[in-house]
Amino acid sequence: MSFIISIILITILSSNLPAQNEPLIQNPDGRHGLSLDGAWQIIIDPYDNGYYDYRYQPRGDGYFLNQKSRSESDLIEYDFDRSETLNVPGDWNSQQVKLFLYEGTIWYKKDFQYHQQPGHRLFLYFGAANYAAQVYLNSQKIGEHIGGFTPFNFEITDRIMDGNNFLIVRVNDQRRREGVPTLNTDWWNYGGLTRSVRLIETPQTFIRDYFIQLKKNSRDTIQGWIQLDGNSLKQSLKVNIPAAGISQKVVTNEQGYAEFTFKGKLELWSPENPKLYDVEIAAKSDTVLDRIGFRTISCDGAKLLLNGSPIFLRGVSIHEQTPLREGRACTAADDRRLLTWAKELGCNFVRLAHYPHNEPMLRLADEMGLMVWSEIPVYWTILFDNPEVYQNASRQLSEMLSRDKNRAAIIIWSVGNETPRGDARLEFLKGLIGQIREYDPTRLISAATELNYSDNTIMINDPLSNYLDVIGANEYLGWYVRKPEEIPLLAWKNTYAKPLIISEFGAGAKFGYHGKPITRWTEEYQNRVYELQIEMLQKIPCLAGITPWILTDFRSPRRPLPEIQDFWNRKGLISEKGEKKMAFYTLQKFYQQLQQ
Ligand code: GCB
Repeated sequence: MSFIISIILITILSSNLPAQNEPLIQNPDGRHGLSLDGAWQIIIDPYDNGYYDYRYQPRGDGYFLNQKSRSESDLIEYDFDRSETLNVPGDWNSQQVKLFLYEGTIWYKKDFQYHQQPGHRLFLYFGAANYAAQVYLNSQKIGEHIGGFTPFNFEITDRIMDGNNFLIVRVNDQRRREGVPTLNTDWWNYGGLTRSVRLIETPQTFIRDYFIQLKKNSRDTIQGWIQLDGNSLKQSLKVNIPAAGISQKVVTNEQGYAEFTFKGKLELWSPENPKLYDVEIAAKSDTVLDRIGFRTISCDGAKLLLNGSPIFLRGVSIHEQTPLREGRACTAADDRRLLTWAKELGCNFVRLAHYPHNEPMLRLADEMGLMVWSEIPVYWTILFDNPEVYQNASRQLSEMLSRDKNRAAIIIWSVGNETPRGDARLEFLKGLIGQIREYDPTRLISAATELNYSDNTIMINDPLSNYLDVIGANEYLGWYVRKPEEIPLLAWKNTYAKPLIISEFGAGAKFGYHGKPITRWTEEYQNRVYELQIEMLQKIPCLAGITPWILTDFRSPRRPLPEIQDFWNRKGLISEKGEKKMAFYTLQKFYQQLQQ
């Protein structure tokens, strides 16, 4: 039995989560609805008392019932209405000092009014909840979701009440060995309803999903598909791109599905000209508007080609860590701050590490002309031989692909970061790569691999590279590996005729700490590593880009060194207060030279 078949079988038999979540509604911002963002009442529940009874069995009368004492003798040991609040979207750790290190369960409750429109359908859409969420509407369970960085939605047409409603969500962010990511990461485990929550209202039959991009390697063939949902599935639709004079008829089949291919003369999207078109999909009963860019991305041997021309990726890695205040980035201003800094640095590319960032961030990258590497949190040593872990990773991957497939900015999907070599890992990642190839043939696939060092030769020889289009490699020469002065002595050997991106290099520095370039944590040390790296990297013939680690300092529980780290990973080019370190200007200068 093949690996994949056995995974599917074992998973169906053993998992209590659905093999597939309800398909995502494409473009949630472009739909009618009601935002549920704002203050939510919360109950902090470190022992999961609202979920399990004293025998640790799931409770039928959990906090989701939102009970109230009806008489003075009633015993109800919680009360949402007298509880404190947290803001949604937002992680809990940065909103209250006592929650800074909290990992566990918090119950969220939101009251809202809704008056159902006859003939309409209603969906609940969560941008993300880290890590596991159970959702209850008016005390009834609606569904659940695992994975902290991707959206999920549930239809609630038959569950909503006319008038007052309440929504309760149990969010649990305990790290787990069999999780994706697993117990061990180098970023803060920000818990909670970290992204927007909204109600989406649709007609009876609506456009649930669509994929519109240029056909691989063609600059004038637009290709894609549309999926309707409802009871009138066979329809004649129009795909309109008015600025390009396109109005194309598309007819869906009995399943509400249609594929299309048509010619169009388009101005192509690029960092220099991030052209986005208004694209309208018009069905009889529903119309969706989106802003979509069109470009091609491909490889020619070790060359990377954007719209057919060679391109070097002047990049930087970014965590979804807010600049200037603490917490997970979740506002339009946070996203714009981060991407504006990347532009100031001279970037045309960003690696959004180590998980899918919020959807508005991708839309902003589209607008600002930044190419994107997007990845799932298959990070370090997850349990590669566990079929449930595979299914979890695969679901998170499909949610990322589904959500972001129309963003021209995304040129690379990445399946993993620094995963250890081995058979189970190879099979696991090959499975995910196959999944991407089948769903989205228009983009390139990579992974951040590790290198082998033998004397003064650095070898790019991870067997995973056989299955990648672009090889990503993380190296910390001058920081974890070798001394900075050894950098110029090293030679690189690439076994593959494929483009290489140095997906990480860097060094830690505390902003404002100055000293000799051999003194760890000084800006001078970090700057010297950047200078030497830049010199070395330019000699690698297959180098197609770099995404140094990292744009800003970010919170990490692995970084306790007092007065230097204080739980910040200090490899940022910019401090958590927005101060630029010396290395920022060194990289900026290099990127300027590359553009001359
Ligand atoms: C890495 C990881 C990244 C860490 C970084 C570091 O190799 O991919 O997640 O934060 O090193 O700072 O050590």
